[in-house]
Amino acid sequence: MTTTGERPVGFGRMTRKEDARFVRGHGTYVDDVRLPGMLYGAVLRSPLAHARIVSVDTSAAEAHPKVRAVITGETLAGLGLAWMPTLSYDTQAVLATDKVRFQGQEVAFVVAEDRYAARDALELIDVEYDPLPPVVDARRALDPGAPVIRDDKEGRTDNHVFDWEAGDRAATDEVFARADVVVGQDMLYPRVHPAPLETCGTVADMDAVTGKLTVWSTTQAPHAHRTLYAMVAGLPEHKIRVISPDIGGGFGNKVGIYPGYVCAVVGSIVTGKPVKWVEDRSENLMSTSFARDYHMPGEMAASRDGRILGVRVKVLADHGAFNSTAQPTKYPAGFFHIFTGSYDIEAAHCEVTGVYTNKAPGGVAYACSFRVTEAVYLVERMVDVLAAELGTDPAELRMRNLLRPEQFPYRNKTGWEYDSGDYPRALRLAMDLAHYEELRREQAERRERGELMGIGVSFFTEAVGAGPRKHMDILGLGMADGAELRVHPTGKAVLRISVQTQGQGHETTFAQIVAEELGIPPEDIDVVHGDTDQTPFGLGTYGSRSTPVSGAAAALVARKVRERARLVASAMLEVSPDDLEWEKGRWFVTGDPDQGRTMAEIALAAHSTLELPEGVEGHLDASCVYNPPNLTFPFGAYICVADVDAGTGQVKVRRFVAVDDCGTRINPMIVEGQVHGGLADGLGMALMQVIAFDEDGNCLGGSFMDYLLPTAVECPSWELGETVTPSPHHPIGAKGVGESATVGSPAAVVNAVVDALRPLGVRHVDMPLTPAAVWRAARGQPFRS
Ligand code: MCN
Ligand code: CUN
Repeated sequence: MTTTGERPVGFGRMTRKEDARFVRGHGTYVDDVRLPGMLYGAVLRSPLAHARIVSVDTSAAEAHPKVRAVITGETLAGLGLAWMPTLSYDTQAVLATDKVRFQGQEVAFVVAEDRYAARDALELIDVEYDPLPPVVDARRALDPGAPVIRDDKEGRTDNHVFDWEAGDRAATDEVFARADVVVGQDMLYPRVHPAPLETCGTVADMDAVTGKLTVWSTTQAPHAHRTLYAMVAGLPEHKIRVISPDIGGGFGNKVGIYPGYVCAVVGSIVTGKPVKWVEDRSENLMSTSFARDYHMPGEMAASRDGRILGVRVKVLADHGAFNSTAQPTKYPAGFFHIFTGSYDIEAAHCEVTGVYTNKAPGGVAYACSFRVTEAVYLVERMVDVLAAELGTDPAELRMRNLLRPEQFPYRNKTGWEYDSGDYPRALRLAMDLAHYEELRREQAERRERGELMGIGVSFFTEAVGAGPRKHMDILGLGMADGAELRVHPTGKAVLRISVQTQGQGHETTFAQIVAEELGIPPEDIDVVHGDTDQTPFGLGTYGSRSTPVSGAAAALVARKVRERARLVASAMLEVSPDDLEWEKGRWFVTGDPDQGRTMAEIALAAHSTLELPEGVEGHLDASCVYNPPNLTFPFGAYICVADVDAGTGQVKVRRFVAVDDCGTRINPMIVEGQVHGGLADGLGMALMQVIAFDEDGNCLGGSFMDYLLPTAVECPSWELGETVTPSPHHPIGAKGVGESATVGSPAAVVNAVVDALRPLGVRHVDMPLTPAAVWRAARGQPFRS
């Protein structure tokens, strides 16, 4: 199949419909929205990580000729809006009133006639701070006498956020007690940031006459945002319209509601004009949701002959100053308890303790389904540590412990039910593509010459498609998705969905799903998304849930239309519906294939004077809501080959083989694009990305000079392979794939680098594996950024 030639009517490679506007520069992003009389907002941010606010003097800023309003925490407090709920049942300051709790926190909001005046006026605001000692190291957060960050909360005497556990402690302890071999390794998954190309922003327009608020926003979840605005501001939901126009990357950064959004809304209410607020790069990196920051002392128990028996860990989770993590309510540590990974393990137990620190809030699932990245990293590093201890080849050790195809559906020791998989086949394919044995031979030769070459293997199981309503909600909202499908008289269709693309290509792939079901060419199917006035309710795009949940809704609504078409066709052909058979695009009479009607003919008839059978009201339009019975569990096997320069600590990833299984592939080209992006992301986290802080809580990752992103220069030419194991419970057998590669790749890269350094006695190095970190590790000096 080609990428440009024939277009499939259904699944297959086809170039993206949305690219017609993107490659011509005709996308419409939030910052492209311009309304008559629009004003511009800017946020004043705290220079300190922890300080009491003594006073805020805005008089000079208010006197600026171009300033229309200055909003402070006090202004908001008067409206009952100084604090807002987070997605994790915590509260977060919109604008600080009592204290600032992280560097970059929002303190005041200026609305002015242009962007420059708004920025200039920030400098005229005089805030007097009384500095407090900050809590920067999560490991010190629960020390007796540690400064209490959230003294806004009644009766708070420490920085504890939550304790949570999963698995069976007693069974796990028993397994560890009788195991021949127990290995332990303390590791940190450092704080990183999703850093999408487009930063966050909003244009808020409150129409004083109609009372309707329109919010254009960089949001991955427009419907959820609308409901939150309604709840927080007490506005009726039908008077709020949230539009998520083109989005320049989300990666989890655009799930939550940020103070700037609320300030823009208040700014519009106060001034009676539309207000635009778009943050700059540093604001995005310093104040919007970070990810990871998990301290993980892992332990693994095994038999002498290499059977993994148990795994346990007691995680310390740094949640920053406000717990604004976005994940299903029941799971404060997200899906971390999938940390038994892809292995048949007898017992497992994890505990997670969340703490407040004087850092930006968040804990978002950056390109992973709610902490699966941390879980996969932990178990995949532990397997390598165990392999080193046992003197076994890490690929072989994995092969020996992977779940076998006949074990599916498989219930793991912490309660997940993996839907389908053939893990050994995926690993075998990755090893064949990499020429694994040859690589090991080459490595042995190079080691003879003193060269540091490493081969890193990782295997991952993702859990995507949140989620079944009985288990999963966010702020009480169940995670089901709606879909609506209209078929016009001429047979062209409009699909309305609740999820929306940030670059994943939904306008193409969702059209392909309907095309597959109805035989209407994808170019004749318009996909409408990202506008709450025009789409059915649903929880949005994150956790790679669009395909597993909304994709299923799209297939099912198309099947409803198909059944309606059958009734209409039966009236047209004057036969019983039971005597009709479907082939893609038409219903025909059983045994007489020439007697049939195409979808276009049926659509026209459905709108005509044709007398329709009992029970058909006319038209073919349908709607549905899909509540997934389970998550989908994509998986994959990755192999990374890296060379380390002993003199400089420089890591060069020479090759990277990735075998992914996401079930049925709707558009293999888009799937490969998703995998490429995720691999680059994972390589970036493994080698260079970290949001670090100094001991005063100053953010050291506040620009792209310090927060490094991988480019084509650092990335090898990715070598992809695939297996296809459909999900048994998904209507088209598809599993999500948008985050698989980010989940699976960091462990492969770190395993490769540690493998390279093994002759020097190195057992583990924490990410990011910067030249400095690797250089020190090679010299036996522990290094933690
Ligand atoms: N797809 C497919 N066949 C499958 C699975 C998926 O053809 N078996 C296609 C889908 O139709 C969709 C794309 O691959 O066009 C991704 O689908 P899915 O895995 O369902 O993920 P989502 O659409 O829900 O996207 C979210 C996911 C997340 S959570 C992050 S983070 C991430 C990712 O997507 N952010 C991205 N990939 C991104 N890619 C871009 N360009 N920009 C982002 O912000
Ligand atoms: Cu997990 S980041 Mo994505 O869910 O938007």
